[in-house]
Amino acid sequence: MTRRLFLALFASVPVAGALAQPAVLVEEAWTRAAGQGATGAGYMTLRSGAGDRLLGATSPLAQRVELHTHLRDGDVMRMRPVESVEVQPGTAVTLRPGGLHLMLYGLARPLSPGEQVPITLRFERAGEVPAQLHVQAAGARGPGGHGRH
Ligand SMILES: [Cu+2]
Repeated sequence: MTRRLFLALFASVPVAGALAQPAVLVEEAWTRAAGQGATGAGYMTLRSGAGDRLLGATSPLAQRVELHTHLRDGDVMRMRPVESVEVQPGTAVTLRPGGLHLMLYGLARPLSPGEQVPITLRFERAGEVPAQLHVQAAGARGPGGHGRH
């Protein structure tokens, strides 16, 4: 009942409406510095009040973007493509090193720390959601910023 009402409200909001509440929140999106033609990885935290599913992504700076996860295979962690990433209602999902991530193949140009990489995330319900990956240093293990540990 509540979910139905929620969807009905969003369905009535004009697509270009500046006051539309985002159905999915993208927080602390980041990637690492990389060279031209390299493969990059994108990380972020996703939240959705009603629940949603990340289906894919594109970026003008990558030839192709895939959804990946890491799975343990004996003593080795291997990357594997996944069809989608489930965002449970009210529960944050964090894409992070060693876990779920976006794989950015064929970077069009080098990425330097401090710049931002535009990316469009495609969700089952929310549709296309634009975000910016903040470029961290090459060896970074987290989104960076001040006062975070
Ligand atoms: Cu990967």
